[in-house]
Amino acid sequence: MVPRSAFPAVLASSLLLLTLPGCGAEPRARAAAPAADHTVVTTGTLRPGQAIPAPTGTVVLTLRGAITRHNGPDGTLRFDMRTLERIGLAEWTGSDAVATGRTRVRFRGVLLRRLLQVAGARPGARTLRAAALNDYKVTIPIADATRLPVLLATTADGRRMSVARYGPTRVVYPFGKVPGLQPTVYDPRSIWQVASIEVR
Ligand SMILES: Nc1nc2c(c(=O)[nH]1)N[C@H]1C(S)=C(S)[C@@H](COP(=O)(O)O)O[C@H]1N2
Ligand SMILES: [Mo]
Repeated sequence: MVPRSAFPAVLASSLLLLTLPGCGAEPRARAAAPAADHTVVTTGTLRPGQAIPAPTGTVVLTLRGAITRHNGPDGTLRFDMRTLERIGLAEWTGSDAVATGRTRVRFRGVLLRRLLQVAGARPGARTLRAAALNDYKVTIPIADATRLPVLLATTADGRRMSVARYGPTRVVYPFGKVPGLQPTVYDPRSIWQVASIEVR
């Protein structure tokens, strides 16, 4: 038999359980939200609107085109690895069937959408023309970066990627993480050994 004195506490906690889910939009939204499509590793110290220092180390990426930030000749924005990673790092684990054939690789790098914000990509820009060190070129819709956690990866399974290992940076799509990425569409956009990106 439940002692009389316990009744108010039991009543109070069941009232709490009943009222919590309905008391604000947040708990309901959290329950309905899909699993996060990336993990934030560092929020970064280089924010949209800030000037981007000219590289002091080896240039690993050159942006050009419809961007408002510049730090190099002819309207270019150039990054060394240290500055690139100051934009902030995100990661997810996905399939690398497109390159190494490995099914679970932890890619870490800069979210492409965040890179574009920091570069000051113009609101009217729609596509990226990415070029690799081997002169492979591909067009990537900016909508991909908005919709998906597309990374400009700087490490794979915690390691820097040499050029022989598809680096120093690679555009990676979340294969095996986000469903429905048809290989015929997204494999060609998975450009490795990225040299430059023109915002158009
Ligand atoms: N740097 C670089 N990235 C690249 C390519 C390339 O030749 N060079 N090929 C692309 C194409 S067309 C596809 S389908 C995928 C897979 O290339 P694969 O033909 O080597 O499997 O990578 C893409 N990324
Ligand atoms: Mo391809």
